[in-house]
Amino acid sequence: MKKHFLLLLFMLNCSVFVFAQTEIVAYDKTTAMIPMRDGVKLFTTIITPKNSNSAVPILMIRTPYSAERGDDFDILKWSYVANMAKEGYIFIIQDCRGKYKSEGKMEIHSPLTHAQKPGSVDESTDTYDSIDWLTKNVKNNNGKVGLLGISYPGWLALVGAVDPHPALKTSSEQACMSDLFLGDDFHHNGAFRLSYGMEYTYEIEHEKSGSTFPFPQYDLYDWYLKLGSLKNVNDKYFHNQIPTWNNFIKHPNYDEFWKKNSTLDYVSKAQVPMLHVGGYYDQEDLMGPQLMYSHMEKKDKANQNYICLGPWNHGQWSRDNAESLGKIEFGSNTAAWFQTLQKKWFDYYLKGIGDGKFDEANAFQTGSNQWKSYQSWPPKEATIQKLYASADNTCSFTKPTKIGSVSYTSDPAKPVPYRTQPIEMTYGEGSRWNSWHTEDQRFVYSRPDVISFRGDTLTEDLTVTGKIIAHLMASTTGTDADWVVKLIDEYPAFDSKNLQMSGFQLPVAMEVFRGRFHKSFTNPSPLIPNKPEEFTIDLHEINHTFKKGHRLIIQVQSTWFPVIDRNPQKFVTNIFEAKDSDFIKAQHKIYCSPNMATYVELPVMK
Ligand code: PG9
Repeated sequence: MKKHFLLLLFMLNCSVFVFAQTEIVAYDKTTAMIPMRDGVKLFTTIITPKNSNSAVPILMIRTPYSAERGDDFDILKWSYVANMAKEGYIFIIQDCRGKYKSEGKMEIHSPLTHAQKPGSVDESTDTYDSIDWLTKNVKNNNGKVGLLGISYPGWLALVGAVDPHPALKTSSEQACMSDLFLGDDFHHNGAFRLSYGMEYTYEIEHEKSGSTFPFPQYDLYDWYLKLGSLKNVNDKYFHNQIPTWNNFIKHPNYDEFWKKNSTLDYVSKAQVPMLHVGGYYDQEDLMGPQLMYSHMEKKDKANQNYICLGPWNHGQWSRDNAESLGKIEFGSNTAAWFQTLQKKWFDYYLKGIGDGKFDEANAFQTGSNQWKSYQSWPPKEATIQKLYASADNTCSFTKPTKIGSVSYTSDPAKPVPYRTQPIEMTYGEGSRWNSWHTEDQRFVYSRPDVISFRGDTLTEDLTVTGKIIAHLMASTTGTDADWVVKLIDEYPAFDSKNLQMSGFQLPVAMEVFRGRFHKSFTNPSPLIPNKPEEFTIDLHEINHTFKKGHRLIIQVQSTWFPVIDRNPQKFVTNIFEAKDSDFIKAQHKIYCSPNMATYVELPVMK
């Protein structure tokens, strides 16, 4: 998200003009250092409408990515909020504690503490204190505040709404991170997100104002491979100077550090109306909004918890246009649709405009390219059907009747790239990081260490809405292993109307699981060589129509490099401290038998 956010903030302007119907609307910009309860002052940009003759609400974004980049930001042209800006809102952008022009110290994703340790400060108390100051000091505000933000600012919008100031009337967390060990930015099911984790922590913690790791080459696949064991990162480059990296090493398991860090621990319900927003193809925080919606829904007696999911990468709904991602077309500008919903939401809660009727869930349906609304999420009407893998490399809704398995060799010295090379730096020039979730998987289909189970051609459309769960029965000759499972929509081999998409293999759901955590994320244990185990892997929620003429594929592999670090395949206490000699080849087996079936649960809609 960072680059896009910075780009948008670069467009900040002190005085801009626009024609809203026949009326010119102008904004002024000022800045303030707002004092927090511990005396630390936070740098805040205040953008107020010039010619509004009535009091207007405040929309606030808190960020670690700079509240003042350049001076030409034009709030009226920033498509994310332009429709609201045209009708008059006060916009606040604030550097969170310890970043850019704000005082204090920042710790990435630091948990809330004020409830347990009265008198302590955190992002919730900083939000409270800022709202208190803003409602008392910014002229012409109507005393109502809304929070919003994407990614890190999304997490700030989530936690800023915990024990809220009375003036905070609503919040919209968008692509928030939730649990950094189970999913989201840094680990997925305990597997470490190497390239992203290394590049992001350097960027945010090497200097207060951000800096980029000085890679000596453009395609980083080889660079990460030559890096070898992860202990070389500190030995050769970070020299223990990056605190979050040091925490990765100190906390290789789901211990108290990660549990306390998880929003599951300190956010329990929506205390103000909350709109969660997420993308099915989010390369950073796909899990966060889905998990936080379902977590908070359990206690949502006041009916204040809502969700909107779209076919987006990280933050794509904030852009001018979201008609496509990579080669996948959505048939309309899905960002504009979302921005209309977002305006309706804030207009109702902050200005009292509209009837306040919102659908519990809005979820774009990929494949059929339609917006759908639901009164529960995931919809209760779906029925679970099991898609079974078969030893002849096919898949179907019929359970295998014969004993069978498929084997492959996984070699950490030749890991499967997670996307086509060149693998550019995450936020680097021309990086395709933003669209890798929609990449055509044919680039790995014929690798011997990637196993595919391909279904028959569908004779009618198949719509799958809700959570996809893989049940993998697998064993290894080693004592540890990673399991990556993908559910793929394979397009017809020849499409005369859309030649380019002929045979395309779109991964509609995918995830990795680190085998050592099969019994517990807190206490990892070795796999017993050649003993089949069931690995249950949450591939997250989707809403997708596999069209008539397409095929379903279940795909399994054991490396996804360098987005996921290499599993040594030999159990070691801490993979961050593994020796190069610990990395071994292993034979993996996927079982496809009646009593040991590998299958994917699909919530099928009638
Ligand atoms: N997804 C980013 C992030 C959040 C939290 C920790 C690390 C990274 C972001 O773009 O803000």
